[in-house]
Amino acid sequence: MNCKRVLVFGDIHACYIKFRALIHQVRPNLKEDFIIFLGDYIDRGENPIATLDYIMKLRSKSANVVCLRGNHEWMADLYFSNLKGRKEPVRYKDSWLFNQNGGNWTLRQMELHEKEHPGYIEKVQSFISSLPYTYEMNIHGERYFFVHAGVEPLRPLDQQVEQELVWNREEFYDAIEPGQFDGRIFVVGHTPVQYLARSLGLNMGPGSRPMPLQYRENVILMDTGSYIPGGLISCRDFISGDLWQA
Ligand SMILES: [Mn+2]
Repeated sequence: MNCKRVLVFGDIHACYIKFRALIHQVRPNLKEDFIIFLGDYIDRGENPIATLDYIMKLRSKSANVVCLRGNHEWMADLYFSNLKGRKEPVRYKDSWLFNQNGGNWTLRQMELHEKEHPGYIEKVQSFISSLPYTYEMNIHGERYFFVHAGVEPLRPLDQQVEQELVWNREEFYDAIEPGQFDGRIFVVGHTPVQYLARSLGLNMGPGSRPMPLQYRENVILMDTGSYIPGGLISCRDFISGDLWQA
């Protein structure tokens, strides 16, 4: 693939002010860049509508924009699917609306927006239901595997379960072995580096910036805790190694 940069964005979670500041630094160029978003665009931050609008618009302009599905889009998709009467496991039916997941606020914003822009919710539904779970790419001879949360290391790659790809945490980090899956490097969001650093006993230092984290030899964490106090959204160019944060 002929592109100058491969830009990978970690979790945004509707933190639109930070996201715009990051975009302003990165200045994505659809003619030259390949862009991968690792999922979790909505919930928890202040402006899910503007965040979704930016991402949906960017993807509609170029085939070189990949938007993966996060567990928050997974939950929202299940919620909307259920409204349409499709059969889904009941225990996940309304998980999007649980307080800690933040879907209530997002849904209310969407409903308000719908009043001024009829068809808006339908457009978002169609976007989130189209989101792929994984993306693979070779960069400088390395095989990169992009996924929101992580794979299940005990299953072959072609037998992964969608729900696990967007939710896995311990199942992934505790079992993934260096070199496993033919040396692929996994680039993930979902688990803020602040959480993993704490559970690994790494001291990030008071006031230090949360940075993308390399875990074992083959995992790179890109979620730098957008909505956590002191957290940031990160974008890394996987060709040059350049990093931007806001
Ligand atoms: Mn997530």
